[in-house]
Amino acid sequence: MNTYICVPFYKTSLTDGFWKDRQKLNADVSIPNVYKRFKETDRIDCLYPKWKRPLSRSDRFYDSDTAKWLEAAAYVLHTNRADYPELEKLCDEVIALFKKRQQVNGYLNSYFQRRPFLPKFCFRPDHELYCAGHIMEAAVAYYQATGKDALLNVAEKYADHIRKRFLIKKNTAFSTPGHEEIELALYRMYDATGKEKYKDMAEFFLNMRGTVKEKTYRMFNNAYDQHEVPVRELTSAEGHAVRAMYLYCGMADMARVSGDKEMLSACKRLFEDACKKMYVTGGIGSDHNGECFTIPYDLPNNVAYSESCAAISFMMFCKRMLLLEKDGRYADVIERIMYNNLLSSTSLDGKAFFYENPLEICKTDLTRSRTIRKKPRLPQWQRQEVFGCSCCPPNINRTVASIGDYIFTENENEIVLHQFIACENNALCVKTDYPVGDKIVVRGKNYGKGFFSVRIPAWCKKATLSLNGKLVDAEPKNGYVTLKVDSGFILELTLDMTPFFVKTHPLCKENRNKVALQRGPVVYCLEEKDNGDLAPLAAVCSGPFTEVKSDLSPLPFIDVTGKELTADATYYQGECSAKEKTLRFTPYFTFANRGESDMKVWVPLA
Ligand code: FUB
Ligand code: ZN
Repeated sequence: MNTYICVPFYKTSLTDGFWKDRQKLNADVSIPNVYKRFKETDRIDCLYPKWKRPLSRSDRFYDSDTAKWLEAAAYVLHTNRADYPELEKLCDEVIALFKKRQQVNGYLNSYFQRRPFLPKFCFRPDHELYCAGHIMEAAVAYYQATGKDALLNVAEKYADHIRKRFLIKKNTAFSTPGHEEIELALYRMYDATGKEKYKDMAEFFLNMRGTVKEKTYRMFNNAYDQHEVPVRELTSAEGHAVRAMYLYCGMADMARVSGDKEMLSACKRLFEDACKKMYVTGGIGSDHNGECFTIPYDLPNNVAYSESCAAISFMMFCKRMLLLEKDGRYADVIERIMYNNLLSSTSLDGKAFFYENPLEICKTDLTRSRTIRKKPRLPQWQRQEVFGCSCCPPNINRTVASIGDYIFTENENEIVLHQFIACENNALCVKTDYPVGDKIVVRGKNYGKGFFSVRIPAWCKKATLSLNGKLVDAEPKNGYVTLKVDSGFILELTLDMTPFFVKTHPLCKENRNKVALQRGPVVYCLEEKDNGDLAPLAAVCSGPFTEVKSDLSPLPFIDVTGKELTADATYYQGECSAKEKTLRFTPYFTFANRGESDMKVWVPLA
């Protein structure tokens, strides 16, 4: 296996530009606001051992929400510790609460501890191991960021307890978690501490899955939480999308750590299949029933579930796959998610988040059954600061704070540039205002590896590359151009940013005869605010594309000539009347920031 390691975010500082701004907003507004809303909704205080609020207000995900928030804060501290002393203080307080909550035997789950009448590790779907995994991830992140090991000690003690119950005494009512997460977290513990027992635990949970009879929620079958067959036999992305992707992350970790080829093949199959179930925005898990994958190309727009956590977990899986093979398809998917589903999930003021990420909003969908009290089930159209199940906000926080993890991988021969983000580390400096601008300049500084690879995104049909001022004429192989370089090279990549229309595979009935507009990796949409009623609008698949400065983001609006259709009768023969109309497109990630407004990504062709 051709293995790479990640160049972690804390070894590469983001300099100016698009993501640096996003990270600042994340650190200054989003992360504090998520904490505030978590505090107001008892997520923090329920960690107090003496917390006595009514049980109905509590929730089995709370510990994972708080842990993910801690992990996000740890990433901020890892890169900017001196600027955020208050945040560090807050983290230490929360960690002290986790420590206080932990039982002498190591067990730690505030939901179960508040309900002493419930036996531990008996209700498989109740997220104990999922919460444990998030505590482990936070613990590793906080230790690596600050050198403080209080939470790591808590996590290790809890891991030992889990090991004793599941692997040694085997006195639990289930053998594999109802929600995956602990597998990848145990690999993080293994990577951070080098302790073999964590690797053994991760392998145990992965190898056991699908080989034993397990219980899941009554309304779902075994595919819901991926235990219908042993993991190496999985052929398609099925069931709950976040569960699935967290599992695939663990599987990819196992392929990396143990060189397990069967596991790698399974991961590749699952990636291929997931790509057929992915929205143009990178979202996955189209069905709100069970937050699940359905069949290939079943991608409804207005009821798209497309949970933020699902897209994020797909990024996490692709990041792991890039360590196993240099295949630009993984980095292309990461880029698709980064600039669309992920960015869109946070409001432009940084305070609110989408849980579901629809690709179309049509307010009249709600008036369809006017006489029935029960309204049709649709995604929310406005971002919210917190949710009853608030997994997404801190997941978004931690991903943005560590986005630098997605830029480079390396091995002994080369560094590979996957994402175009202005940044600097001890070997390289990348200057770019991508995705606004089209140019990426990479400068090698005492670069000792001999080779350097750069991704040419699949969306780009015209890329120009030069090395030390000389044009390079090389076809990308698996999405990358690899060049022999000296220690002080300068590479310039120019990507054609002319907007273009994309279509969906013919098997996607929802998008038949429709197009979406893209500029570079950024998917655009129409909003009612800019265009009036969207229903009669149609696209004509030609330019010119006029870029207009936007007050919403550094990315421009794009004006394109389209049509507005009308007819005199309900039914007609031949062509209907059409008049020319300029359609104004805005980046998908900017929608729903100006009040409620109809929106659509996929526009019918005239
Ligand atoms: O169950 C925990 C988290 O809440 C899942 O990962 C999300 O899909 C949401 O259901
Ligand atoms: Zn979520």
